[in-house]
Amino acid sequence: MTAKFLACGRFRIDLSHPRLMAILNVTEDSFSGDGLGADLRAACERARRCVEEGADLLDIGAESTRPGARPVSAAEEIARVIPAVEALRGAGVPLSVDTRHAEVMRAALAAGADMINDVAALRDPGAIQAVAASRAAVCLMHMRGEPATMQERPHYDDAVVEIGAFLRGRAQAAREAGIDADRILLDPGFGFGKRLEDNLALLKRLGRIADIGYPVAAGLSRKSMLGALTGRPVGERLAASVAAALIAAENGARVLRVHDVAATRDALAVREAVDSWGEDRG
Ligand code: HH2
Repeated sequence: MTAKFLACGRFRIDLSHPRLMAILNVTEDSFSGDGLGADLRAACERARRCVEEGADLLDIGAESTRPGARPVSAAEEIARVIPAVEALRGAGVPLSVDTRHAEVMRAALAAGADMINDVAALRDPGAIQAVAASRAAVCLMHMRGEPATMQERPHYDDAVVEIGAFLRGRAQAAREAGIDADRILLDPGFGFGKRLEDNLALLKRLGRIADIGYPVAAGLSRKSMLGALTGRPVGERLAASVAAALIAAENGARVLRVHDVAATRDALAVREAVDSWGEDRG
């Protein structure tokens, strides 16, 4: 039975409704062009606006993982992420740190991060122990290969089955290391070493990932699969992103990682109103 709550550091998040995780990039080269670099004041301002618009979590990232992105050293990541975590501790929502490096995780957790969002699903040596030693939640994401090369001829016989098996294995490893089930989220990793057909299969059959027994997170916001479907550049994918988030929620996602909080929140409000209408009318 999938947990109805996520134990997330200082917080306990009710997952009876889909929650929004707002993307806060303290990078210079994110694919969506929204990186704030090391401008802490701009990061705080964006965080404040996201919370005002209804973000339930903030996801702070200092390494772009877009295909072909330049790798960032752990020291550089720490220098960008930690001041942001410290500055946003009072934001009123859980702070997630998007990193795949154990060294950065340890620093982020020591600075008070409530969640680690790892596109490498805690495969870096020491990563699983770093999270196990804390009270933080963890998002275990599937990625095939490395960001630099992951879009070079990815192939699956059955993406949903193979990615599901990988996530099941990583959740098992996390549990064995002492991370409780109610601290774990699984994410199929849209766009990370996947063809368009794989991404569509995952979105359509997201329920199969939820069947593993953990709440599911999904990040589709502004991604290139939406560009492939609409022919639109990254700055014009709002409608497609909202549609994709809504489909993910419909198919079982409990955490949606988004750039555009207000628009996604509105779409979810319509869905929730329809969902709950008539509940008291039998
Ligand atoms: N996608 C990106 C980064 N982190 N984390 C999770 N859990 N799921 C995702 O789908 C996901 C993620 C995309 O990477 P990046 O190029 O850094 O761009 P942005 O952070 O603007 O989405």
